[in-house]
Amino acid sequence: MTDRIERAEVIVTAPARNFVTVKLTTSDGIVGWGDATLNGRELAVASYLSDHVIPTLIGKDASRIGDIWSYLYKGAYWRRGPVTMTAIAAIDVALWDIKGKRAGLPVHELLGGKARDGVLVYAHASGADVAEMLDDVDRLLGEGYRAVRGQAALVGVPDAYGVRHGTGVYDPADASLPSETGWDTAAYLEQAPGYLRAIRERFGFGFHLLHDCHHRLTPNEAGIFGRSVEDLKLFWMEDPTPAENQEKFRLIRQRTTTPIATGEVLNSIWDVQTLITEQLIDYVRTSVSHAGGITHLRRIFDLADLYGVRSGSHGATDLSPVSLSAALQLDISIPNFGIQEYMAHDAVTHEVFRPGYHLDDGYLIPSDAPGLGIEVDEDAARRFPYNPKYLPVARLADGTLHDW
Ligand code: CS2
Ligand code: MG
Repeated sequence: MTDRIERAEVIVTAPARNFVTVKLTTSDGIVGWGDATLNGRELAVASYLSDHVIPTLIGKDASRIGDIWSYLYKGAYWRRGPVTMTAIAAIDVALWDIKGKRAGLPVHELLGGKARDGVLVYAHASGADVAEMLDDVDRLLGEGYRAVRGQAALVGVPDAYGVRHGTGVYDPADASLPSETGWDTAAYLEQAPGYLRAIRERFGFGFHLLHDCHHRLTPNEAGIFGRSVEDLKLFWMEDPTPAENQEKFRLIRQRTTTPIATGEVLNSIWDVQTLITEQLIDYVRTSVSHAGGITHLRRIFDLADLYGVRSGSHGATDLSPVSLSAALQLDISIPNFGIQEYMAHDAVTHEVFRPGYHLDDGYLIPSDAPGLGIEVDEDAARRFPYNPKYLPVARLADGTLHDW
């Protein structure tokens, strides 16, 4: 058998931010890449892989992707959860990369071929005030984006979510210990509809407008927010309320027709089952790197398709270019694709990760190279040692810890 997994390595590198990457090598020298980055909890996944997954993989038949998935999921006894599902995802994606390279085909050909010519993406506009956010929207529309997410700082709320510091890429994991930020739902409900309205007033309706509530609202508050922006025709309001209890979304659905997206922190088909089967959401945001890889995410999207729910995968900068390469292979091939989040990685990240996708007129075009179409420069990776960074916490004015 030539297709044995001979070596498996975990590479931790921090070009601009931390990434955990899996490299699998088969006995005949084919290399597959997978992303195992879990923002702020990177080393937990690195250890799960190195200490518990990799020793069980050596010598296994790399062509048996589904069997290896079940071996890692059912075989561990302990199920679901972000650490486990990110680790499984990285192995799964690396195995798809190997299968494509062995076949001489891009992964999307193995998934049935292209169902569209390009992958619609949305970019992030943010600002320390409304004027700055409007300038950012202007810049992104000028760059050809067809969909833009709008977030602006809230007056009177210190460091509220969603705003870039300085001119770099927006990255909330910004400190070696979690920084403390503020939150005030009343200020948000009063100001956010106004700044979204300012975007439509200045730029009109000829592009998709998105907004992230980032788990900050109760179902009733989310209903109030969604209703107050219905005339702005948002593409979606994202994460209006935390989704551990999926039934909470019933109330939001009753109150507003604004489309709903959720799932970036969810990891399995069971985490989104009620949301999908009761049609409580319009877009499922589970990602290839945090929800069990191509094998499992495809099952989620298939279930979603039965219920008229579309894909809208998470794609912030903490999902590495390896993840984005894999996401695009799936996005281009599924019937119920909706949109893909895209926060372009900076030049330093691309010194390590060299993806083959490119942006064309608001669409990402996946690589046609065999496998995922990404190269990783291990020498460059070694130049950027791990640099602990945490996501912030949010507190109300009285000190109560709020959802982030
Ligand atoms: C956000 C992310 O992209 C998004 O929609 O929710 O910025 C999120 O905060 C980070 O990816 C967390 O790791
Ligand atoms: Mg989000």
